[in-house]
Amino acid sequence: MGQSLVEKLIDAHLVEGGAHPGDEIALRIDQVLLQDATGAMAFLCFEAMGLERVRPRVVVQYADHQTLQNDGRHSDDHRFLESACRKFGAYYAKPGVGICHVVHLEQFSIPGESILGSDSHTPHLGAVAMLAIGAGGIDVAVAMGGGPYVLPRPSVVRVNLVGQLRPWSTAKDVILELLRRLTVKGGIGKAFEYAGPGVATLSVPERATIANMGTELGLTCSVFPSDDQTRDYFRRLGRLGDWRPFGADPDAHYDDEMTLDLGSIEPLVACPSQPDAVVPIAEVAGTPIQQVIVGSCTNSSYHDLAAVAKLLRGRQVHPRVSCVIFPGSFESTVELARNGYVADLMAAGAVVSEATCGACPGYVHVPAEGTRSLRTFNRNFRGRSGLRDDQVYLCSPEVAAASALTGQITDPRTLDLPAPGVELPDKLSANHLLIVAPPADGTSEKLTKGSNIAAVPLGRPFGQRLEAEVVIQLGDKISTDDITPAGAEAITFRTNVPKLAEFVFRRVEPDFVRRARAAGESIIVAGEAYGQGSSREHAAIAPMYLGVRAVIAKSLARIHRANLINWGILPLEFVDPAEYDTIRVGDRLAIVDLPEQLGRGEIVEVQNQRTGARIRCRASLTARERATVLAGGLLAYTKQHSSGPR
Ligand code: MIC
Ligand code: SF4
Repeated sequence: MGQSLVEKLIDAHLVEGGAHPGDEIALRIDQVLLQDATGAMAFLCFEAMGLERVRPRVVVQYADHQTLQNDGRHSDDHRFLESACRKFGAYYAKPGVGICHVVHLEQFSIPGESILGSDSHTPHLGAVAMLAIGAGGIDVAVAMGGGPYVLPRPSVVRVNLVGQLRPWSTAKDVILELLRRLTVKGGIGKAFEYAGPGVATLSVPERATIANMGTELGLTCSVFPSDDQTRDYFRRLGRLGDWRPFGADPDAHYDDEMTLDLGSIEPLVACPSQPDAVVPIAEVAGTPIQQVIVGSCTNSSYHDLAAVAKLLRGRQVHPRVSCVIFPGSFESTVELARNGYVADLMAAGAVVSEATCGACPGYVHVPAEGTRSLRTFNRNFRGRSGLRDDQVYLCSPEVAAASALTGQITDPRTLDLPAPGVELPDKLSANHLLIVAPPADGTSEKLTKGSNIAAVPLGRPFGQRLEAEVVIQLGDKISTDDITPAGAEAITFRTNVPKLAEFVFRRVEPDFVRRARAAGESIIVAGEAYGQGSSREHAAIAPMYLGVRAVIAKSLARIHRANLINWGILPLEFVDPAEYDTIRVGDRLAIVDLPEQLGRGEIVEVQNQRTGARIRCRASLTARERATVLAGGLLAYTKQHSSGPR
């Protein structure tokens, strides 16, 4: 029987591991990308593990999240990253270069290679048949040192695309439709492989939008074949030499399959405050909005911005709307400017910002209280925009442009406008502008650490018995933004865990930090999809620093679960989710003979000291994970032994 594209990619990079979904696999990593909000911690771990030089052929550190440097400590972080790149042998992409995923697609992507990124939207690169996966910083540091990346083998779902998108329906609507059908936990443990006749109708930037936002489904990765569309894209970039064809065998086996008729896709909108709260646009059309933002790694390509420019050309943004554009890359902005689109946007009253994540993680253009914001982004978790009770809607660039003109959420099909129909220019530039290559030998380079860069904390090993207090009981779909907030204030302390710890659960339970400190050792209880969203390992490190020893949830998001283990927090899932209701904040939970229970198999018994109930929880730890978590995390393990657990 033939192989799927995902299987081929995994097999080509398999160092060891099983052949069945859920089996632990170790993958060889060809490329690494880091962004500035997670990269500093990754390099600090790289240094703490005593590693000297990055091994993968391409390692790129992007300064893309904190680029406005509105606090000198952000600039300090950038100086540190610049010095780490020189010392350890990575490319440094300077502030203003654009958003890591978008720039990497243009400058470094190679079909058939693997890439690990310290950012959850790394699957963006699956648009050109890369095996592209997001991970926590310490896992990325191990890969930078030449170690494999270890993860559960995903099951492979063939998403059979038929038909063709109609005018005004876009790639964003395709992924919103999948979120409507499958929800934010619909992709956990899976890889989506797009196939079928509809694939050839989608350009690479459209594929990137779909692959990027597969993260919101909880997918491990998304992959498109490398075909004539891909070849055409590399030709326009002047990188035809990097292109190669890659696809599934015609008789490939899949674990599951679904069909999507592109011709039936309508413009859709995700309502506040989850990316899967998706409705047809008619249900929200007419809702007044005060802000429209086009950008984020999902929708900031040349293709997206040119579409918006064509719709705004010769028209005016509504007087009560603030319309801001965040381009995805510096180089595509140069091309957009050359082709007159930047002038079209500006003449219509749209503010063209620098190429950065910008408003997406809540650093700038924070909405005013009581207002509504319509964005082309991938996430709208409550508070992520920087305003606690925000109302953020997600949509395509076309819907954003139409709505910017009218001041209310608008179905563009109801306006008398021609569909933009963007053709990529014959030449897109890929000249490594703002990207600095490392010196051949970095041994004499010194790391520049500003005073805000604190030592990386170590987790504590577990003994025979764990007894700790439940300090918080959370509902479903808690994101890493809820745990360690996005936003301008907290980002300043990504390299200073003692300070960052003050922000843990601030928006959800302002008393959490005090309670956790008072408890000494504590346990978090949560609902479904706990830890969805960002890959930031800070959502594990900061709770660990505050004494959290275990999380018991109905289900856990993949990257966050790995981060918990890597930082010495025991991840458990209820065997019977109804037992969640038998627990209260303040209960003391105990696990006796912890190492033996973990060693015996996947079930761990947790005793509630108040009720006497014995709650069965699933740990499902592999031998490697067990050794890591019992030691207090990967760094603690590496300090106790000379290398990581196998
Ligand atoms: C995000 O979109 O939430 C981020 C900011 O890009 C994160 C990474 C981070 O927390 O720094 C992500 O998606 O992984
Ligand atoms: Fe940046 Fe937003 Fe993309 Fe995260 S989701 S990498 S913050 S643009």
